[in-house]
Amino acid sequence: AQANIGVIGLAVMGSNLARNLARHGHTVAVFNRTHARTLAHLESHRAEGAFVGAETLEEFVAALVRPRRVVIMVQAGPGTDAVIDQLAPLLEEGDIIVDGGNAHFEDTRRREARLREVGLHFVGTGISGGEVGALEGPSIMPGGSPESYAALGPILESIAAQVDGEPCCAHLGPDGAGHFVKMVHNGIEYADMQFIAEAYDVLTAAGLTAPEAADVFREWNTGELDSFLIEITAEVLDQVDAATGRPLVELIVDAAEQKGTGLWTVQTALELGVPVSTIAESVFARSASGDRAVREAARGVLRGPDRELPAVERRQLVDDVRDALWSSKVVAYAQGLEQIRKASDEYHWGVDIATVARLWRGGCIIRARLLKQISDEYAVGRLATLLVAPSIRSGLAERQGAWRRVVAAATTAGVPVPGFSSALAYYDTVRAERLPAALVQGLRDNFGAHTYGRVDRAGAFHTLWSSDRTEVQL
Ligand code: NBP
Repeated sequence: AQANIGVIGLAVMGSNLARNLARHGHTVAVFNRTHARTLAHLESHRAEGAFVGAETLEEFVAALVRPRRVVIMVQAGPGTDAVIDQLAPLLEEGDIIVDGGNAHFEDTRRREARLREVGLHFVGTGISGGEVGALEGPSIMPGGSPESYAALGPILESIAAQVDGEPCCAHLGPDGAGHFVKMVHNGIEYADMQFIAEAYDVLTAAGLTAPEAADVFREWNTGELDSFLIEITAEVLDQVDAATGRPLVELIVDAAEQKGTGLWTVQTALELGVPVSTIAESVFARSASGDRAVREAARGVLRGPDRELPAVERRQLVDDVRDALWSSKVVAYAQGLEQIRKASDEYHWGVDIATVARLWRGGCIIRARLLKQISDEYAVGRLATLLVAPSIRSGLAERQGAWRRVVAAATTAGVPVPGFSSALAYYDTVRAERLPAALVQGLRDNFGAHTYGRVDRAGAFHTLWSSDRTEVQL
């Protein structure tokens, strides 16, 4: 045995991760169900480092030094279970299986519990950054036992993205913690992209062309919005279609798709009772964009303004949209990080939120300058919400005028901004002195005797609505 880590599954993610490991001096055993793919990997990448190709799982396992460290990078779901079922009987107590796929955290909890019973460590690990990240340094979000991290952490940290000399990889907590954090990362990614799309929509409604909007995003990328997604927005908006000479974005079908992690984020949030309204709006915005039948029935039939934004000076508009984008983004992070904290409390994971934000500074799709500020704020102490952190609170206070102007102008002009407006509604909800939830409670008591609390007395109360309307204390 000579390999200190192994990778199963050599499609784009697994192959690139194996190359990244080999480039960092690790000897990497590689195995794929279809052996031809293993051979192709070795053929193309042999010169990049030390690989040990295996034709069978037995050969693969025999090539690994103990404790064996095996990274599975196969299709999430049944594919992962199939590989685990074949692999686990070949391993020995103390060996470590890492699932680097996009697993649902409940599956990870189930697999971890089952493998723990037979003495194996199962480390559900979120990996973000797509295929380029896997090769050049992803953000890595491992769960699993602390013992497994002691054996695995240094290897993962060596191949992760590095920001300010720190790896974007750290142990997040037991069992499903890593995959949960990765799921919320993807949920925030949905919101980030929705906000960017709304910003583009408002800018074009104000008369900017796609290349002009690209210039705006490029400028934003030099300031506080500096992030991977803003950078590639400029790239996409600048792309000209070779056949027609028109901006490519104007030729792309306007129906957004999803693979499911946004859905998982929102489903889980509903179960935990965490209002991730910006993420939910972003998932729904994709669904609405793809609802061809409804859009065809409504287009040209439902009356409303025709995207005529009130005339404002372009500089002011661009700055306002920038501020709406920053503020909305902060709300999405606040909601997503709150979801992680709730789950961490519920499952006793002990996830450190400052660490989560730190891991997301590099390598992953939502990497952004803002994450340093967020990480620093959470490192100071427990925050009930990111929104009240000193530097965030003051940032929102400065920008909220612009944020409100954008939501109001877009709404008046008939430009849909579900992301910006739900973020703003959340901000106004949490800062409200009193909410109309009081009336909701009154209604619930009226039709269902669900009782209510009173602001001036402790206890549960019910009004006898259908008799003499006196109040009883329960
Ligand atoms: P896929 O998700 O397309 O998985 C296909 C690979 O799994 C093939 O190499 C296939 O072998 C192998 N595999 C093995 Br080994 N056993 C399998 C089985 N029993 N059933 C199905 N496939 C099996 O690969 P990917 O796009 O590289 O993604 C790998 C994982 O990483 C996924 O969970 C994905 O969600 C996650 N991920 C992907 C990205 C991304 O940007 N693509 C980013 C982050 C995470 P074969 O050659 O014999 O078919």
